[in-house]
Order: sequence, then C-alpha cells, then structure tokens
Amino acid sequence: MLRFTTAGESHGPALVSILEGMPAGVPLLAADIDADLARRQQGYGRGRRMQIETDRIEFLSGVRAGETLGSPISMLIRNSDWKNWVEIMDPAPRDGDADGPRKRLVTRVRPGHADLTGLLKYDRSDARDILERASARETTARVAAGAVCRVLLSEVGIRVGSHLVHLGGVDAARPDALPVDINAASDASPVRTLDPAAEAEMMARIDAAKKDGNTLGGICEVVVTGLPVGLGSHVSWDRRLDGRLGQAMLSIPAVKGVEIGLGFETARRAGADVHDEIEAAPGNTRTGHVRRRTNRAGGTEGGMTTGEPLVVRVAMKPISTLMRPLGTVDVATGQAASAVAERSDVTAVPAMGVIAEAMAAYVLAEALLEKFGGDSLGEVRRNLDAYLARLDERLG
Ligand code: EPS
Repeated sequence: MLRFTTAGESHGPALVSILEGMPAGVPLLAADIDADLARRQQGYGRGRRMQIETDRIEFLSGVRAGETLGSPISMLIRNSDWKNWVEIMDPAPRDGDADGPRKRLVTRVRPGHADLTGLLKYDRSDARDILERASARETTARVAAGAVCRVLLSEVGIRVGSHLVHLGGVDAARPDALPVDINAASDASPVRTLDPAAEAEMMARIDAAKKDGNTLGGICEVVVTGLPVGLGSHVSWDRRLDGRLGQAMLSIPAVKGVEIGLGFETARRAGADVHDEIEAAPGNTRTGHVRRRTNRAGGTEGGMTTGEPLVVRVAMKPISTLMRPLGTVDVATGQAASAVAERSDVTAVPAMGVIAEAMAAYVLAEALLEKFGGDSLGEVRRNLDAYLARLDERLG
C-alpha cells in the first residue's frame, strides 16, 4: 500500500513528509519536488510569509543516486520563519519568562477557522496550539509527497495538471481544447487561469478585497490524462475512485466542495444529456479502443477510470483570517470581541490548485500500484504493459 503522512507546525522548525510504498527504481531528484513546492508558493493574493520562505526538500531516506530504493522516502522542509518564532514555538517550557510559558496567546478565535473547535476538543487555552497545525503551511509536505507520486505517474505516461475556473465571483471561460501541458499555460498566469480577461478581473477583485480587509475563495479544475481504463473498483465502497478522490480533496484546508465531471449539474439534467455515448476508437489502447463522444462523467464510471481525462473541480472557501475581523468571543474572558487578525493571505486558490494536483497524484499512484503494483518500476511497467496488451487483444 502507498501511504503518506506529514508532520510539522506552521512556525515550528520544519515540516516532514514520509511516503511509504513507492517502488524501487523511480528516477527522483530533489529538484523534481522543489519545482512543485515553488509552484505552490506562487499566486497573486498571497501574504508576506511567502517572501520569507523558499521551500526546498532534503531527502533523509529512501533515495540513492537519483533513484528510489523502495524504502520509506522521508523529506524535510525547513521553515525559514522559525528563527522569528523560537520563543513562541520553543518545544521546551519557558517557565522563567515574565509573561509565562506561552507568548502571544490567541484567544479571540476566528469564525470559520479550527481555532475554537480545536481548542474545546483538545482542552487548550491558547488557540495557537490548534492553528499552528491547522495552518495550510502543512500542504507543503503534501505537495512533496504528491510530487514523488507525479514522477511515478509520468513514468507510465500519466500527466496531472490544473487551472483556476473561478475566483472571488469571477468565472473563467474554459477553452474547448485544453493545452497538452496545462501547467505550462496556467503557471504563466498570476492566478493560474487560462482566460486572460478573467485573469485581469480576478486580480482586480483580489486588490479590492485586500483594501477591504477581506478574503476570497474559488474553484480549481484538476485534469489528468493518460490514465488506463480500470483504476479503482466498483466492488466495494472504499475502493471507488470517486470517493477516494473526494476524501483526498476535502481534506485540503478550506475546501468545501468537489465535483467530478459535470458534478452537481448532472442532477439537473435528464439522462440523455448526462451520459456519454460510446463509439469505437481503434488505437486508443488506454480506453480499451473506444471513446466517449463527450466526457461529462469526467473520466470515471462505476468508481473506475474510463481512460478519458479525469476532471475534478475543487471549491475553496475564503480564508478565515480577515484583516477586518468578524465578531467572536474571547475565550479568555467570555466577552464579545473582534477575531484575531494575524498576517495571512487574501486568497490562496492558485496554490490550492497545486495542492489538489498533489492529492490527485497520490490517489492515482495508489490506485495504479493496487492494480499493477510491483517492487520495482520495471515490474509495474511489465504489469501495465501486459494489461494493455490484453486490451489490444480484446477490441484493438
Ligand atoms: C496561513 C497563514 C499564513 C500563510 C500560510 C497559511 O502564514 P503566516 O501565518 O506565517 O503569515 O502564508 O501559508 C503558508 C505558510 C504556506 O506555506 O502556504 C494559515 O493560517 O493557514
């Protein structure tokens, strides 16, 4: 089984990402991962923190001479901001300090944030004990794990990209034909959209929100091409790929909605305007030598990939740290108060697209290894090739 875990607080010394179950022999350089970390740091509307950090991984295990070993891959990403937070985040008690063991207590909990619920659940009096881990800083470590998965997928011809389709009330027009290299096009936009007119309007909305002390959400679309038919399974609820993608996407901080293909729109249409008619397409091995005339399903049927592009849309709410704070209760006094207004971003939707790519890459790498798994990349390739050869025999 492929699995990963992350550790680390936003203003602690470092983040850690451990990915277990990657086969041996996958070519892997730190630069492959750093490229995705840098992409995640981009995006118009980010705050000052991103100027402090230059995220890079250090391999601690699992890679030798530019190849995976099949052992757990552990990666360290240092927080440059740690040096400014040592006193506040010191793991050792500072009982001798004049203002006690905790500095800069957060008690004016933010509506919409994990602050209040986490504080009650974990029985803490300082919301920093919650917010440091709830922070989207953690997604750096996810992107590191996802970047390794992306390399495995690319070795077998699967490509993961994303672009923004909505930000802060502005819809982007989706081009009829997406570019082959979606990320080369979307990364060139400060808001990672493929619609230049929408880009200008989105940036204007971000400027206005910033001036207003407000924040903005949005929607990204992840598109995966080159998938073979049959990843995931219809046989059990927890093997259905749609459900696994949904869980992965909804686990991203501030994500509130996921659609596959037409998503919610399918409920409004009659069947003839929803289901994708099938026709023969000799030579399309990965779909089983057929083609859908449309791809409203977004690349899955029965919880399995069809071989058509996988299209997943992910909706993010506005960040809950507002510079013009909302009303709350100060948990230290029980009195009405304005929520804490710590440094933050106006929007992080462009970054969320990169994080959603990472989560998709992880889920798909796991499903790939379930079906074609082996201890080495060569064995995975042989298993995949044998399956594709069988598809050629059937309808090819
Ligand atoms: C975040 C608040 C900001 C963001 C941070 C997420 O950080 P800070 O409190 O240090 O200003 O920049 O995002 C990251 C650090 C990151 O790497 O994406 C929050 O409260 O979630």
